Amino acid sequence: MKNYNSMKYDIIGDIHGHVEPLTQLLHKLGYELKNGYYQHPEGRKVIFVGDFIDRGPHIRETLQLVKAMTDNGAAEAIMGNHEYNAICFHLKDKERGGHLRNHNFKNILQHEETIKQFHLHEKEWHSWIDWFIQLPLFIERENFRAVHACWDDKLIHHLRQHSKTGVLSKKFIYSAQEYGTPNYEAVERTLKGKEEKLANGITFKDKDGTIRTEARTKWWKTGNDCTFDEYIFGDIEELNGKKIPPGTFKDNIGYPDNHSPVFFGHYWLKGEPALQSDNVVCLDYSIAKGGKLVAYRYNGESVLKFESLIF
Ligand SMILES: [Mn+2]
Repeated sequence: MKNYNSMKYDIIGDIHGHVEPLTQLLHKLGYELKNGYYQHPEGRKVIFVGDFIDRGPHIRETLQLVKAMTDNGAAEAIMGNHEYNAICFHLKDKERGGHLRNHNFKNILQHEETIKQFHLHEKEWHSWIDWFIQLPLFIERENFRAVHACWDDKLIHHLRQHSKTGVLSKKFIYSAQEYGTPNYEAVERTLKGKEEKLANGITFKDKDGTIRTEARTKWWKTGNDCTFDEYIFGDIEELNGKKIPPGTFKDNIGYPDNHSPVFFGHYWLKGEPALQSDNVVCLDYSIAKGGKLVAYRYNGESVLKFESLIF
């Protein structure tokens, strides 16, 4: 058994098939390609926070690079919502027919690049589905945590009751399809983040012009004593600068200051990489929309440092 406490990690955000920026970042972090996989001369290890597939030009190569590292103990990988969606797109719905994730235009479009790139490698693709299924939804070590989108103690606890390691069984995946059930909530929130109803019947139009009553929130904040745009993802013009009425999100505890640092991706952030707080950092800076691939060089500290963001 390795002594994880002494291990040093480089946590890397969402890749979405962009293997070239990935190899550049690995070189920048001091990893070298030897014996077929990237490894660090000092034995550092990468943690990938998921979303390997869809959108980018080199999905197959990304998966091969990541798996070669995990197979050789040079990395660990977590499941992202795109891998979860791929699993559900693939698994048959035994009761209703079709698949767990509907093959409608919207879902096909989101998955399009992957389908195209595996068009002549369908058998291989099936083995990637098996690989996705064995990826854990979270990693917790003595001094840090990593997850694709959201670390909520209650939901992680729920997942852990089913699987200590955070790896979902197929049976659990089937059970998590039922909208609104605890299993559904735990998987959705952990992989896709939190959506909350807006206060006092406030609505806004999303980028497709649909009227929305719920917004994706910055789960590590409490939503108290701040404006809507400080608490909600996306630029919602009609809410910018408006103060959230006191008590709106009274049940939210945010991510407590005294918890170990948490690393995640998922949110398509724009601009210059920055920490969310002393113990919270999102590493997704939209590589698939012309942004950056970002890593955090973690040496066990409990207070994160801006200088440790590498991009
Ligand atoms: Mn994601």
